[in-house]
Amino acid sequence: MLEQLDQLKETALSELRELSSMEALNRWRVAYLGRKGSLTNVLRSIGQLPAEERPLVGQEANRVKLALEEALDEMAGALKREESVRLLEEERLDVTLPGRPVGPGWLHLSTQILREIYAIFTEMGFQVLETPEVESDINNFQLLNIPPYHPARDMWSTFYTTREGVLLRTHTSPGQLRAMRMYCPEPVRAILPGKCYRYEAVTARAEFMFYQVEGLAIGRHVTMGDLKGVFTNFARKLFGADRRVRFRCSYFPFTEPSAEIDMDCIICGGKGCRVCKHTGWVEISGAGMVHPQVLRNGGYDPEVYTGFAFGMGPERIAMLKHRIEDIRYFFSNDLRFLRQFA
Ligand code: 2NL
Repeated sequence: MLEQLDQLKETALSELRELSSMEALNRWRVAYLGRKGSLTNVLRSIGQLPAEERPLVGQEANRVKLALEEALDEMAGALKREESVRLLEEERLDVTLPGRPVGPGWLHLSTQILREIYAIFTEMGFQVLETPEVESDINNFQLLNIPPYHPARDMWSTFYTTREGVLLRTHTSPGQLRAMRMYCPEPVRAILPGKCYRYEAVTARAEFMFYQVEGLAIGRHVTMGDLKGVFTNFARKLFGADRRVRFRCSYFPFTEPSAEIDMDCIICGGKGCRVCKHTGWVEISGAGMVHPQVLRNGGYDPEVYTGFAFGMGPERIAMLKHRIEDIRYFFSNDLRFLRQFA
């Protein structure tokens, strides 16, 4: 019996030394030390020995058991260490690679142009006002002389919300009404920048979202001459002191009289080119004297007050200034385009 135990111990230990995985180790443990393992069987059979042999065999069997358990623990530790070394090796990360530097950002071209525009108009005493992009049909159309079914609505179709009569503004003019109601009967000079939306087929010249900057000046003696002076100064500050500006008759439902404002083409200096379609002039804004009904809607008495208003697209202005041929570049977020204005 003692010999058998000794044999068992030797076999078990030499098998143990050959094991190379935790799974094999577990099988080994079951085979020797498990409930039906060989050593357990020996321990169980001790009861059948003659009484005088039991203590000695029992002691030896316990020693073997302890030896096997100790060897098992040691092997388990060794395998675990091996395993973690292998994992470290396999999942190695080279943390010595330098990171990719994140450069400083810069202002979007639209923001840059907007700020240039603010600087010029604030110098002339205009304040900059921001007003909501989500508007009521009443503010966006009706109070600007565009009743339901007015043909001008075709040109100014937009995105409608699921709430009846609530839409994304098609121009910043509803903000002008808010400004008028805020300040009436005081005189007011303000420009209103902001995003506008239109239901448009997107092309090189038209986007469904764009910025607009509208200007408004209301007072007791504001004339079309003031509009001409203010706007000519603006064009010269932005595009150069020798710019020429002309006012051409036009029509808007919310101004009377109305005009388109042209500037001599900065590309060809007025000689005629592709940009100005060989006319020598490019359109930079719409404008006019605020319609008496619109003044009234804003809270001003048209018998006492007059005002001028204009509206321009800063992207258009930036396109002229930087000779950009496609408005879609502005909001498609291609860094190759945007970086040129860093
Ligand atoms: C354009 C034309 C314009 C206005 C905007 C305006 C606002 C009020 C009253 C009267 Cl509350 N006018 N704004 C006036 C004339 C033209 O914009 O084609 N802009 C790109």
